[in-house]
Amino acid sequence: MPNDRLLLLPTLNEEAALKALAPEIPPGYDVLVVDGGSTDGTRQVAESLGYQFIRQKFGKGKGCGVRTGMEWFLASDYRLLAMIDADYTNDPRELEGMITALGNGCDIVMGSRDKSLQIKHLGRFSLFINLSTSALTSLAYGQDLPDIQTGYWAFSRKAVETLYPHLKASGFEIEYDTVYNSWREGLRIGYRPVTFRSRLGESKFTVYLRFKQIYYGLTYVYVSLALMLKQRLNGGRKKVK
Ligand SMILES: Nc1nc2c(ncn2[C@@H]2O[C@H](COP(=O)(O)OP(=O)(O)OP(=O)(O)O)[C@@H](O)[C@H]2O)c(=O)[nH]1
Ligand SMILES: [Mg+2]
Repeated sequence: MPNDRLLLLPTLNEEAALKALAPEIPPGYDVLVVDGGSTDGTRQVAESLGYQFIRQKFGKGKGCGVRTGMEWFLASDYRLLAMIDADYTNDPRELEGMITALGNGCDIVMGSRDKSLQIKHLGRFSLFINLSTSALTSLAYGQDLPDIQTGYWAFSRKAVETLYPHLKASGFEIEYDTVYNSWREGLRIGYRPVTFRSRLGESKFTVYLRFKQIYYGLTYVYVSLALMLKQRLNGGRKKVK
């Protein structure tokens, strides 16, 4: 029987991490690598491992890669879409727990990364930004979203069908965009604790992109809180349009 789960790996120069991740990917998944223009051996490694390799559409940035992967998924017959960062930070051996959580009444499951490991590998400032935007977003949406910047996700087919037409983000703000549109469309978001490791290879997250992500984080929080207030004033409708 063919696999009904697709694992999406967004990549930009992740040759070393792809090699290290491969033995950890559990059976039952086909792998799609969506690449943002790698100049190292990412393509060769992906193809030698038997993965589907495509170049991203829509422009530059991780968000374009994720959206390209979702579009590809929708054109296929897979039932579930999982996604992890391809830099070795997320452990694919935790995919089963994510999929189980998805089966327990969620449309989307986010992997919530261990906080002390986030401090260890990303630093206190990153954790502070993540925790504060996660807390404000949780307040706006009235649900617990402890790690809004996570790269670890699982989606039902219905979730991708609902979300994909609304996603606009090009870069690292894709996580905010995903949660915002899931909430607007009334999708049920759950989370599951996951580990977090040191990345292999070079970070693509420059100081400029870090500030851009903070700017987008605050913008999404502001828009979400404003919509939440509007929703309350209008008598608590679930889906805000
Ligand atoms: N397709 C695609 N993937 C990207 C792009 N930029 C980054 N990625 C991938 O997105 C994932 C997350 O990027 P990272 O560079 O790890 O960024 P981060 O996790 O926010 O930060 P660090 O882990 O601290 O470097 C990795 O798998 C990257 O290879 C891009 O422009 N296109
Ligand atoms: Mg990373």
